[in-house]
Amino acid sequence: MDIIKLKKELIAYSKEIGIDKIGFTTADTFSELKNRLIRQQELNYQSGFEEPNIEKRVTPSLLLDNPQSIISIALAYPAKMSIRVESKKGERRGIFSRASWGMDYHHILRDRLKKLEEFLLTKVPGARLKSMVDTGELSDRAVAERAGIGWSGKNCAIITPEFGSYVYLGEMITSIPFEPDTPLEDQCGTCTRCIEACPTGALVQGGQINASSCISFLTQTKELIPNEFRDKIGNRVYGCDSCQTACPVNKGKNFHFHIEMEPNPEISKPLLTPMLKMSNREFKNQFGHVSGAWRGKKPIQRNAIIALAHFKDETAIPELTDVLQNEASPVLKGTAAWALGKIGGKNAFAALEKAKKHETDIEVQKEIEKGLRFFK
Ligand code: B12
Ligand code: SF4
Ligand code: SF4
Repeated sequence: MDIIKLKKELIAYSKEIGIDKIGFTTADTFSELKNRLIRQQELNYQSGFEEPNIEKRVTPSLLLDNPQSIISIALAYPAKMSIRVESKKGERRGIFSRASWGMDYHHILRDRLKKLEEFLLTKVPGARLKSMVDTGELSDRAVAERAGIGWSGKNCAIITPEFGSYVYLGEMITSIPFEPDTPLEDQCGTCTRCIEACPTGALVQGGQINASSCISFLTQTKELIPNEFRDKIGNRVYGCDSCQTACPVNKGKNFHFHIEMEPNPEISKPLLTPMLKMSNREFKNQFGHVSGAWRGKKPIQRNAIIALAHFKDETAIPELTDVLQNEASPVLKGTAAWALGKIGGKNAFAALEKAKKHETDIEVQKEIEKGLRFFK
């Protein structure tokens, strides 16, 4: 088998099927990452969304028998919407982060990796291959960094010189001994813009995040959002892009290579108030295909309530009152109580006073008290 020729053919094929960048690395253990993961765990800086078994995360041979290489792929996603939303005065909208625009990227990258697998199997029958995107054991970023896709920025993202950090990552462990590519030099230099731009100080230092205070993480939790972060979430209903929009490398980067990734502004910048009353079916129809829907309807609704509070949208008081009175979820009721206080006005006050008399859930009661404190 001529592996140098095969690598060239695979690279050419990857372009044909819509892979924007491809890189190759060894299947060696990720020893630096191991120490990093242990440190993150000790500091309680992890999100809980990572694969919990650190050995598996750093040891490709635990995932595929006798692996010889890892192929890393990157697909660029748009940074700006081509179609603008029809904004009417007084209508308030939330925003999904860019990684949740268009069709869920897991499907798109899995499709590309499947095609690569099929290609390799025609060339090397019997090759052993294992692909993953986001939910797999490996750190997609650590693989991409070592495969020369991009450098690891102070904002934690893999930054490609061509597409900036607006790229999704995925990889395939293989039994084929491809020649590894060379990692890129770090190009952050003395810049610290992402650290300064982070609204919550989650980037504790260059390249290190405390996930528990990252807005992207917070918008994906199911509980009440801790008080100190609510005002900082703004109108983000899912994810956060601030440490990427602040990055000078991303300036002017806006690639629309993949039709599946095109955002529909009515979905990616949705009207907030109608979100409070969505049935499960309506939620599935409108948002079911985006990556930001993975935690279900309620976290997005909670974030929409926080966004309405951020806008101090008085026209939402009847809907928020309805949530406070009739919703089953204590998280939504409690967040609505806080939002009513934040928005203010006599109707909001009356709704909180009324709810105070009947509410039995302790957490909701606390939020009602918080809401009422805004009037003192
Ligand atoms: C858990 C997770 C999160 C968590 C934690 C994020 C984090 N920074 O760790 C939360 C929910 C906060 C999150 C948010 C986001 N995420 Co996320 N997330 C993941 C997931 C599932 C695991 C990441 C992980 O293991 N982190 C642990 C840290 C310690 O390791 P790492 O970042 O993977 O690897 C780097 C570090 O270890 C570092 N490192 C190792 N040793 C050392 C030593 C020193 C001294 C230093 C400085 C660094 C360093 O180098 C590695 C390579 O860069 C990956 C998918 C996957 N399976 O890998 C997606 C992934 C990282 N997320 C992604 C995206 C797009 C995002 C968001 C931009 C989404 C959004 N718009 O809201 C934000 C960005 C937040 C940020 N600044 O990181 C993409 C990143 C693409 C890219 N270009 O980098 C990934 C790869 C998903 C994908 N397949 O495309 N995410
Ligand atoms: S995603 Fe937002 S909150 Fe998280 S580190 Fe980046 S700027 Fe900070
Ligand atoms: S903002 Fe500056 S420091 Fe942060 S990732 Fe971009 S280039 Fe690096």
